Amino acid sequence: VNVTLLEKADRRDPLADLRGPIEEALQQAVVAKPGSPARLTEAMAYSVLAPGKRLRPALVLAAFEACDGDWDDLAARQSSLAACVSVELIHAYSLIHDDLPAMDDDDLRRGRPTCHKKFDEATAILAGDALQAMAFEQLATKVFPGDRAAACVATLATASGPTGLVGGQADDLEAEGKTYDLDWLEAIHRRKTGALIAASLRLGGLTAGATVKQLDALARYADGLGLAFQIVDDLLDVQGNAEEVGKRTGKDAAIGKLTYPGLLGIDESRARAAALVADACSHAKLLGTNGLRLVKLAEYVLDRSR
Ligand code: GRG
Repeated sequence: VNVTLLEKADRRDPLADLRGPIEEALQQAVVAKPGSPARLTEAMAYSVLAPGKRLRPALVLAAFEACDGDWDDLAARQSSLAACVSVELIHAYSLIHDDLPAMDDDDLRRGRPTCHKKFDEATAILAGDALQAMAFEQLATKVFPGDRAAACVATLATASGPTGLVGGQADDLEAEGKTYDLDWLEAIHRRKTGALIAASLRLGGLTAGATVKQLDALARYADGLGLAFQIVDDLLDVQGNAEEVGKRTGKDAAIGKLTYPGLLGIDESRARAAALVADACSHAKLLGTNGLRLVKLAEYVLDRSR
C-alpha cells in the first residue's frame, strides 16, 4: 500500500490490489480450530468466503493508507488486517441473520444459497453468533498496542450494537409497510448501513495511529459514503439484475419497503447519491495524496452494478 500502488489503482476496481491480503486474512480467520464443531465451522467459512465485494475491509485499508499507516511495520500491518477481518465478520454475521425467515427471508446471497438454506436455521443463527464473537477476538488479540485494541473494540461494539447496526435493523423491520419521511429513512440507514462503514474507516485510522484531525476527516467522508452506498443499494434493487447483484431484486417494492427511489424517484436518488459522494470526496482530499484511494472507492460505490 503506497502511492505508486495508488496511482495504478483501477478506477473501475480500486479494490483490486487489496483483495489478495484481505482474502488471505479472511481465510486464516475461519480455519477449523479444535473444539469448533465441523458443521458450524463449515457454515461460517461458507458465508465469510462467499464472493462479497469486501468493501468494508477495503475501506479499512484505504483509511489506513490515507492516515499514513506504515504497511511495512509488521505490528501496524497485522493490526489493520485484524480490523479488516473484524468488520467483514460482523458484516457476514449480519447478512446471515438478515436472510433468516424471521427477518428478510431470502434464499440467495452473493449468488449462492443463503446460509440457512445451505445448512439449517439453527446452524445459521449459531454461525452468525460465533462470527460476531470472533470479530471482537480479532481486535482484542491482534491489534497493538493494547490501548489501540481497546479503542478498536469500542468502535466496533458501538457501531454493531443497539445504536448502530442492530438498532437500525430493528427500526427497519418495524417500518415495513408503514409510511415515513426522508429523515427517518436516513436515520435508519445511518445505523443499519452507515455505522459499520464509518467504523471500518475509523478502525483503519486507529490502526494507522491517525491524528484527531484525520479521524474527523474520515468520519465526514463516512457520512456521505454510507448514505450514498444505501441509495445505490436501493437503486440496484429497482434497476439491477439478480444474477449480477447476487441477491433477489425487486423485493423492496414487493414488501412495501420505503426506499430512496420510492420517496424521491430514480433521477433524484441518483443525483443525491452523486452529491453525497462529491461531498465525501472533498473530505478525503483533505487527507492529501494518500487519500486518493478513498476518492476512487467512493466513485466505485456510485458506479457499482452489484
Ligand atoms: C441482522 C443485525 C442484523 C443486521 C442486518 C446487513 C443488514 C443489517 C441488512 C441487509 C439488507 C441490506 C440491503 C442492508 C443494507 C445494505 C447492505 C448491508 C448490503 C450488503 O452489503 P454489500 O453490498 O454486500 O457490501 P457484499 O455481499 O458485497 O459484502
